[in-house]
Amino acid sequence: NLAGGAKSNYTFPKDFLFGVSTAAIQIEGAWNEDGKSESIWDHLVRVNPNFTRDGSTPNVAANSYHLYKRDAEMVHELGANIYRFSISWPRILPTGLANQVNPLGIQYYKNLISELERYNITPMVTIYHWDLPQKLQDIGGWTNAHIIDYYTDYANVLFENFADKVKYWITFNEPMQTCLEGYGNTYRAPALNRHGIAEYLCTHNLLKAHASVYHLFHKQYRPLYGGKMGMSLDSNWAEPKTDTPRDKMAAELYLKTHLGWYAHPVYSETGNYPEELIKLVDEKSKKQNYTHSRLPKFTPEEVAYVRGTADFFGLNHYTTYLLSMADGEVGEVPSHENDVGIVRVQDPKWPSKSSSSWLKVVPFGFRRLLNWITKTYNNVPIIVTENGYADFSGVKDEARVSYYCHYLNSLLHSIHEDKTNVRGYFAWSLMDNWEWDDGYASRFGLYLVDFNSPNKTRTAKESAKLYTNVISSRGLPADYDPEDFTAFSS
Ligand code: GBH
Repeated sequence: NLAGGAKSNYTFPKDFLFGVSTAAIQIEGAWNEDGKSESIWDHLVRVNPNFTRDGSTPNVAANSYHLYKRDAEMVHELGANIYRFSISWPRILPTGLANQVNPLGIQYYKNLISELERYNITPMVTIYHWDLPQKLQDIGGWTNAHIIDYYTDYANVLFENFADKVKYWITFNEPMQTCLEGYGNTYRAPALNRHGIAEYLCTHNLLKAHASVYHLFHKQYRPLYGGKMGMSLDSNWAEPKTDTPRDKMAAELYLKTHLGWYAHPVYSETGNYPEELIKLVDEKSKKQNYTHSRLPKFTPEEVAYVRGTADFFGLNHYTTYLLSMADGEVGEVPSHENDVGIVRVQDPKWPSKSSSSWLKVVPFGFRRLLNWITKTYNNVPIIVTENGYADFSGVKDEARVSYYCHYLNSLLHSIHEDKTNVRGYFAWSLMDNWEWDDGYASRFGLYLVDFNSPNKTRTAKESAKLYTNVISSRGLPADYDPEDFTAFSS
């Protein structure tokens, strides 16, 4: 059975946060307006026009730079009480550095925040959702240790301007995508592909940058304005491929060396990278004749500096994989994949007709993942900062409606039966947007965006109505059936 729990009358707790998420470059457009400089994504698609499935660019996207008032109105229509959006670093600091703050960039986000305020919607700001200024990439981006200072200066500008109004901060969205897919592979900008080396350098600098910004916030801004800060980590659930101890070990190793790569240094009692990862990369590096491990090390002072630098655990979750141990070498040599040595597949029987081939519908995995985080990180408060389903388009989106019902059912069981400390849930996404390498061909929105119309008309889908009902009733529709996955058969 795929469901995360039987039919129930469970409801969401009274002060539960119901939100929707977006990211700057996926919706704003205005890529070169009002002083904004090029981000690594603008750069990547300009230099490599075939990077996206549909040859598109994020140049205009949903044009939210000009249509933010409608965006705020949509969040209000949904009845959501919190909106997670990201701030574009190259819009705020065109040189990448804090020597020159762009007043028009600041004004844009001030306007958005006051529009949200009109509707009583709490802003949650993601400081970094993948759009590094290209000028910083030119000097190494996240592999350059000076990025820790540059990122801290950038965050400081945001706090100076917005910390009086913004009470929830996310330092990084899915750092594993940035480092593993952007520096160790080609799926994300800057598509550097220096596997085995760069993903570890990137992660090391990024975690220190996260800690630096947390300490700045905690010391200088929290005393004045209050507020909470966390990171949004992406994780699939890892199910053992079979019942054998070896496959069970593979599933556990997957979680420790992926989610744990980022979570363990910040959220665990001991801090630092997971022991398993240190051992694997150290031993492999030695065998490969490197003079130093390819995994940089934290000093004991740095372990202490990074540990405990979050008030909540942000989780982005979409799907589940089956894990087994590799028989021989896997992946490129060297690479994180090769170092870890496990194999990841999905069950072809899992339902999905998603435009994103990886997005299989496995609601029980959500509940198991929430449980794993709760056990591993000492009952940490969790905010689900992304969850959602992609299709090819249309307002009659019964598959998305079904996905949300099943995943929210799993979440309700997690809260009520497993006693996880989940404080909020954000649907990805408020509206259709520029889905990275999938361009405009894969749609995650609760609102349909007509990308061909000059005013990028937004229309509520069936799923928007479903979400509104969930929020107002604080539970699932009466006719929801945990056994029913027919919406995913074509
Ligand atoms: C999130 O990433 C992002 O935060 C958001 O911006 C994005 O629009 C949204 O989700 C939807 O994609 O090739 O089998 O390894 C999701 C992260 C996307 C990570 C798919 C793994 C590739 C699957 N995941 N990705 S696979």
